[in-house]
Amino acid sequence: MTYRLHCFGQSGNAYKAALMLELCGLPWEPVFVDFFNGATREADYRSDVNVMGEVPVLETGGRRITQSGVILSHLARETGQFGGRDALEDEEILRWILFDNHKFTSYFATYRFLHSLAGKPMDPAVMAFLKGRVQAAYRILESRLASSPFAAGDRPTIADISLAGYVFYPAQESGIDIAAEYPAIDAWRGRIAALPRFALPYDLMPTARPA
Ligand SMILES: N[C@@H](CCC(=O)N[C@@H](CS)C(=O)NCC(=O)O)C(=O)O
Repeated sequence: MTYRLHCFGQSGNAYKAALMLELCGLPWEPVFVDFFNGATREADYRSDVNVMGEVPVLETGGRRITQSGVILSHLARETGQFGGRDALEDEEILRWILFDNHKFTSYFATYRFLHSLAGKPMDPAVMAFLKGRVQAAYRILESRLASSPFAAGDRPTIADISLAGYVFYPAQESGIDIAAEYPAIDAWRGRIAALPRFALPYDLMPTARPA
């Protein structure tokens, strides 16, 4: 069975799913979603693909699974890889995935989009507000990773794959220089990049625009 992932290269949320598929050694193919030409806002996309109007969407076994956290949990359960070993660990993983979705990815992805992908100048006050929120979330993860090799403990889990969605895009694109500002996150990034079958976002997912 080949998984089909609705995605586009600039989407770090889709990268979480693509990276998990790759790290687990699963057969999959990308289905390009033309986000920059409004595909996710079309009525057909919402009625036929995802009522939430987002990527990633994972097609498997006649189902369409959405929300990266659900996709990651599904694949961890199916493969027995990168999941928790008991209920306590599952809860710790979920705690970091929720933090990622609410605070880390959400502010960082929004900031990056306005910084380099929106294609128009932004209100400096809005950018300053968002950057403050990004930095606050980064400081929390930096503090966690200063005392733990991975988000949920001593081994990589889907919590790390979720948190890693946007940290491998180039610094000039994301507007945050991780290597210069967040040493523990930078070292953690290196541990993830050293996992077998790791690949970067633009090497895994198609993009309509030059990356
Ligand atoms: N919480 C969702 C967030 C997904 C998300 O924000 N996807 C963006 C791309 S990174 C999207 O498809 N946005 C479409 C739109 O805003 O029209 C997840 O983790 O899957």
